[in-house]
Amino acid sequence: MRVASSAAELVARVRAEAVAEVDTKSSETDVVTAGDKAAERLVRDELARLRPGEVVLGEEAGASGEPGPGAVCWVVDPIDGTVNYLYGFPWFAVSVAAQVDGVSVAGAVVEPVSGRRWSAVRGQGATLDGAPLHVSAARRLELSLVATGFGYRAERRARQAAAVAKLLPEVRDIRRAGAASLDLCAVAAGWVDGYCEHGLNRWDWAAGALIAEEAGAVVRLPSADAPLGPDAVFVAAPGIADQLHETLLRCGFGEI
Ligand code: 2AM
Ligand code: CA
Repeated sequence: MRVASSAAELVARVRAEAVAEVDTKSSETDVVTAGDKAAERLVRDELARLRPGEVVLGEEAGASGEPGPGAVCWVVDPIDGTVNYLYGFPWFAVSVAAQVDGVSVAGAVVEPVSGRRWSAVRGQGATLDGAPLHVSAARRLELSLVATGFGYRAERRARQAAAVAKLLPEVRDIRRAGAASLDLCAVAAGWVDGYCEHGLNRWDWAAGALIAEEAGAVVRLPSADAPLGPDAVFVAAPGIADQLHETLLRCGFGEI
């Protein structure tokens, strides 16, 4: 939490200059700013000081090594929601998680604009600014608000749009705010009832999925034999989880 908060403070402070220095990655719409790079550098420096010798996996600089069995690996997204950061749309965050053997045991998500601090420790619940988090009590899918997101590649976006078009008549509405870590926190807070997205990287969900799980959500993480596909993250309030999962499959989310 301390490290994520320092990085969030940096990200907010340098935004005006940082967004002037933009590179692209997998496609012209997949951007990285000087803010992403500076924030990851800060997180790596701080972790090296506080947790010397532990492996860090970050979006911008990759893995600093291979964690041994039972060892902590820090999984870092210096800015999740970089496109929002670029535009000044305030839904972006710094995400830091501690994983052991690929399983998140602690996570912090800090929003530079609002200052909100989300966190969880496995087995000890999830909090927003110190207050306990609980998922919604939704029970009917047709009255549920479902968050999702789209990939950076145009071909995949077309398939995702077709599946979302089928889903829309089955739910209250959808939300696409553009930062996976915060969409997961939104499930934890009951701000939405469920969330599903394909194509995320480990750093996008490592902290947020634990926060959702500790707030009582049903969580299905990417796995080779997942019905929604090997790269799907699915999170929902328990009262609608089965219904939403079945409906997503029927709408074609398993084939995108
Ligand atoms: P980013 O801002 O760190 O790139 C947008 O739907 C969400 O998905 C953001 O959280 C974005 O994270 C994340 N994301 C990560 N990899 C992605 C990819 N290859 N395609 C689309 N979105 C991706
Ligand atoms: Ca990022």
